[in-house]
Amino acid sequence: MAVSIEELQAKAKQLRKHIIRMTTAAGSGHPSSSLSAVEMITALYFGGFMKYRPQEPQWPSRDRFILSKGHAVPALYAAMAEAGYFTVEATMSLRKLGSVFEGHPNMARMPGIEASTGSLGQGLSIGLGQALGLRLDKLDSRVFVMTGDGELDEGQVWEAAAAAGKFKPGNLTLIVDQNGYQQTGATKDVLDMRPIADKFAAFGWHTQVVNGNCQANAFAALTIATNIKDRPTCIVSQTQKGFGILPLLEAEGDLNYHGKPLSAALAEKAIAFLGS
Ligand SMILES: Cc1ncc(C[n+]2csc(CCOP(=O)(O)OP(=O)(O)O)c2C)c(N)n1
Ligand SMILES: [Mg+2]
Repeated sequence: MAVSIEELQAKAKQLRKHIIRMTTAAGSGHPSSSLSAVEMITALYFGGFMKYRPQEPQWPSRDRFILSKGHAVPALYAAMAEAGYFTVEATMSLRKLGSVFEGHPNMARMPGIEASTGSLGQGLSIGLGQALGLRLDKLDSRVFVMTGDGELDEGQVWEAAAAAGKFKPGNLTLIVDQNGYQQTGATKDVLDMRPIADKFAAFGWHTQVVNGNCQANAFAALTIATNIKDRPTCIVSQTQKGFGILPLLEAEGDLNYHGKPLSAALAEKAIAFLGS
């Protein structure tokens, strides 16, 4: 292993601070949805699972990451900044008029973004198409897609799940960020799609259920998934929305904290809470 879990944990902490700073500077955005996804995104970009070239974003042999839960894009911008696509400072223009750091990923304006998302439910279909295209082109590249758990309410996800079961792209990995909440409440109360792994398994997918906020577990799950070449793989990543600063959100009386940035004072507390 070229990188240690401790190094990934340190990187994850940096990503969290960037997420909090950029959404507070924007005065809008989705910090809690971004924070739950940090360990998986850190492992993808810095754990050696994705090959990419920040100086050549369209490199044909790159691996692809599609953030289907596009509202969590601060986590992706933070990772891309740390990877060298642009500076961390640039990401602080998030959601400002004219900035390329839009509130949802826009592939038309930003090299390195593999799909324009934000309308939930579409990323897995896009990723499936890309995975099959790469297979046709005989390129040894993998497509990673991340959805939310509330996002699974969208029927299009299941059309893609069934089609992937039929066409068996061995280069497609889905990560479901199962953080337990969606916009209007707990996912189990709005529309309970559990057991998630069983549903994908029934469509012929390889499945795993892991603690997605444990950096070692995230790394191990991606190691297993990327070694499977004969069928699509799904990682149900059990996380917590706002992970990293949960006690602070609890004190605010809102464990979902959906779609709202931290106030300047709370952001300062959160950065201090995360520590150096
Ligand atoms: C098709 C569609 N419907 C509604 C929305 C509004 N919306 C934005 S985030 C969100 C909640 C998504 O919940 P989940 O997938 O669990 O993601 P989380 O924020 O928990 O990571 C909703 C409903 C949207 N972006 N797209
Ligand atoms: Mg959710």
